[in-house]
Amino acid sequence: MAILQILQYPDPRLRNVAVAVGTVTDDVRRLVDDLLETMYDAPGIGLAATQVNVHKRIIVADVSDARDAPLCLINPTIVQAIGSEQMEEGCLSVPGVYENVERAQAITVRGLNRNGDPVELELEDLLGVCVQHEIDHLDGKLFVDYLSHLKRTRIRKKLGKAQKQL
Ligand code: GNR
Ligand code: NI
Repeated sequence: MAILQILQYPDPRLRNVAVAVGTVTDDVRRLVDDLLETMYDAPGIGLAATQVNVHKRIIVADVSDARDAPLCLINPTIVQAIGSEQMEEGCLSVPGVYENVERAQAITVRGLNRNGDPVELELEDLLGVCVQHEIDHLDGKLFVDYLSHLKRTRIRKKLGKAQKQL
């Protein structure tokens, strides 16, 4: 297992659209394990492969307090979305920024588990929001895209400068 480096906004590679996984091979499972290890280490409640510069449709999440309930979804798609709620979001690729975003309150998501079996899950509240946030990453979208142009420009300037100093 390995802890992978997380890309930071405004890195253009965060805008790549990830490609569907054909078969869930051992290589895919190794990547899932690395994503989980990277997420727990960060620490975060979710991570998309896009964030570690792997442009495949794979996400992981764990919103449990004990950090003992890992979820992995390969080729996730939202087949139903109900209601809306505002939640304060953050992102490991946009460090130090926390802003309210409106998302569906409950979703039904389909995908493959780490064995390659099809699964359908009904998720709500924090886990539902997290999975919506992660699927956005696979489509090259970030939560700051939902903010005003002014706020996004300020964040881009702040983080762009911080990255140049590294
Ligand atoms: O750790 C994370 N916390 C979080 C809080 C509210 C809504 C979404 C998230 S996901 C984020 C980790 C991350 O950047 N995943 O892509
Ligand atoms: Ni994120």
